Amino acid sequence: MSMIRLIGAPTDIGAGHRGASMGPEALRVAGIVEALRDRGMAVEDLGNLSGPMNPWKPPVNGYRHLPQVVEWNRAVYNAVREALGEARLPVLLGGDHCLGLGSIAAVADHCRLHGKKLLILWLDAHADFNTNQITPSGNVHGMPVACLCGIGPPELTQIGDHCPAIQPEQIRQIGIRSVDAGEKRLVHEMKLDIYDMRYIDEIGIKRAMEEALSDLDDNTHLHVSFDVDFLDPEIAPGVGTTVPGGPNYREAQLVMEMIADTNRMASLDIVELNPAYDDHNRTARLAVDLVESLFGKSTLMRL
Ligand code: 6HN
Ligand code: MN
Ligand code: MN
Ligand code: MN
Repeated sequence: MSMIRLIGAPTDIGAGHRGASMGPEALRVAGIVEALRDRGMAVEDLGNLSGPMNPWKPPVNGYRHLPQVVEWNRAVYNAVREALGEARLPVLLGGDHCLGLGSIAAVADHCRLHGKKLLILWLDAHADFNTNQITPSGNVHGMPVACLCGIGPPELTQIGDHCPAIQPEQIRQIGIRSVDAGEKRLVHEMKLDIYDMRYIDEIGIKRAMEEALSDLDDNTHLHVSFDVDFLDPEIAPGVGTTVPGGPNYREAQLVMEMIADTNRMASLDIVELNPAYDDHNRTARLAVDLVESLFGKSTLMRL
């Protein structure tokens, strides 16, 4: 396992609530570095990236803070690209989910350069597939997947070396339970592979994950984009956009453990944690607990 590099991106520039900018520090306070080191991994924490402050303005042309979103995503793109180039496993500490764009665009460029097959697991309550025409909010954290697939403003769709950065069939979305009306039409049109909560209720999380992970091979780079609002708000209140009916503690653990079993995760985003809505850092501690499982800590000792 390569050395892990933590990259903090303290911003809520793409969100509709303030506070995700405090996410990186909350994860550190919850002991993310120590937890990963206890797993026997080498960890370097390069501290936080910097970028423009949140001007907290209304949307313009269907986008809130587009220039600032672009700037933050460029910084994330460069940092993730550099980490991968130095054979580090980048862990992006968000920050809101608009940063998934820069992070995954960097991973996609790296994979193209090295002939790797890229598969993305998007753990989220939301599909994040809006455009400026259909968004109910103008918040860019609801748009990164569409941008990665080439649908969005050129400043964002061309953040990396290649546009579109990814093809829709490279992404699997798990836990989805809130999709806006126009967004629904678009994800159908683009044939996005969505394992929504209805499907998970019917077939169970184990089979859903088996299906989502079925075409991994030895040459696959698996990227996990973990939006903390994926989790049920009963266990994870510390996010800006809670949606009831998400995975419970055990289901979430199983998701992480099954990802760990693949041994293919080579980059990770932890986003949308919002300490302003949390209860004494409880959600941050849960996120760290789940990340330990993502890196192979299971309930029983495995030899
Ligand atoms: N997230 N679909 C809603 C919107 O405003 O576009 C919510 C998006 C939430 C985004 O949590 O990453
Ligand atoms: Mn999201
Ligand atoms: Mn979400
Ligand atoms: Mn959210």
